[in-house]
Amino acid sequence: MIDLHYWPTPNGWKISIMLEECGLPYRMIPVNIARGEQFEPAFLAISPNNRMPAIVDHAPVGGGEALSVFESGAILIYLADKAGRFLSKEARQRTQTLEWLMWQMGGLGPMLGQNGHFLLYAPEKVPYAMERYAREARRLYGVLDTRLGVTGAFIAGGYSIADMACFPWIRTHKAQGIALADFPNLQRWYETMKSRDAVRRGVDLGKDLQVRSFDAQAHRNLFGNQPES
Ligand SMILES: N[C@@H](CCC(=O)N[C@@H](CS)C(=O)NCC(=O)O)C(=O)O
Repeated sequence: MIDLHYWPTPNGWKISIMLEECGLPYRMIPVNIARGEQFEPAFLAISPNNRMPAIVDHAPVGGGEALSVFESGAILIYLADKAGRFLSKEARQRTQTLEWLMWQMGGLGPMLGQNGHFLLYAPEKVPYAMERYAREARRLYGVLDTRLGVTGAFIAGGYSIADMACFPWIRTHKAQGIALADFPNLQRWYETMKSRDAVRRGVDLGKDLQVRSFDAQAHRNLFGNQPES
């Protein structure tokens, strides 16, 4: 059994999608990041960066005591190795999958996180930051669109953890102020991804927990500031 420490956000969805795709048995343990549960000592022992997702595998690869993993990219690789799926063992395809996974982890996720922050949550409008991250978000969407124009159906040849890592951040396109119609290859891929049953189940996990707007406590926990009054 795998414990999934989770809240329904793009980084959380990567792992709920992967667990659903693999059919690995798991139970979801909510980490209410708006209420500060990511700072609780028991969670920090699993995820020292006070971010979800994290997993604890009670029957880990290689045996032995329970194994915890934090950072969604590391979790995806761990689960792919465990299930023997979605990360090819063939050198070229494996390398391409890891390249695009790292691109998501180091670029797409963090930059869209900042874009969303300055668009939706910052207590004041900062035109320089808003323009900088909006430009970067569009550039990154363009990079993925070009890639999918070359590879066709999926990012790294066959369906892989690279697709599962990127999809949740493309799913936020409306909130990011981006029209998918401007990126036809990406739009085609997005529709394919959305139609997968496991992807649907993954993004539905804990959807009732989602909050539409953050109160003062959530702002303090997530951004260390107060919302605009
Ligand atoms: N690089 C991390 C990022 C995880 C992350 O930023 N998680 C957010 C929610 S999407 C979180 O837990 N935030 C809590 C906080 O900021 O205190 C990963 O990919 O796992």
